[in-house]
Amino acid sequence: MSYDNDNIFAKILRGEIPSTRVYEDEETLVFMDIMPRADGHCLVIPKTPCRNILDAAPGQMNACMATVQKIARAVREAFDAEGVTIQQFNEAAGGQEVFHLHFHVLPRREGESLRPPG
Ligand code: D5M
Repeated sequence: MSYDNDNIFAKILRGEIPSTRVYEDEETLVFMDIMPRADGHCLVIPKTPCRNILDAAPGQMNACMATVQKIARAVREAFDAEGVTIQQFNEAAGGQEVFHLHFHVLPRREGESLRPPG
């Protein structure tokens, strides 16, 4: 499958639509999910084009994973979370809605369910 340069996250990367950015480095960007399923729900994306995990290069995966770990630790502290869930979807059949690779980072507390999507 090909990469669509006009997907929402590509527009966020180019600064064409607003986002609440919480972290960035040379290779990755992190911003708050617009439909949070938990307080502190954020998204980690690579800055270079990549549709999903099925076409990711090792370098993109490495960079994203390093940032996911950093952000998981940060949200655990910031939201006084007891755990952190990482979610990631690939292609429509796999639940993906935005076709730029992204990892959901969700702070969790005992007994609290994720809010429904949307
Ligand atoms: O779902 C895509 C995720 O991206 C979903 O949790 C909403 C989020 N989203 C969609 N548009 C935006 C904008 N503009 N800012 C921040 N977050 C957004 P998935 O099923 O993982 O592909």
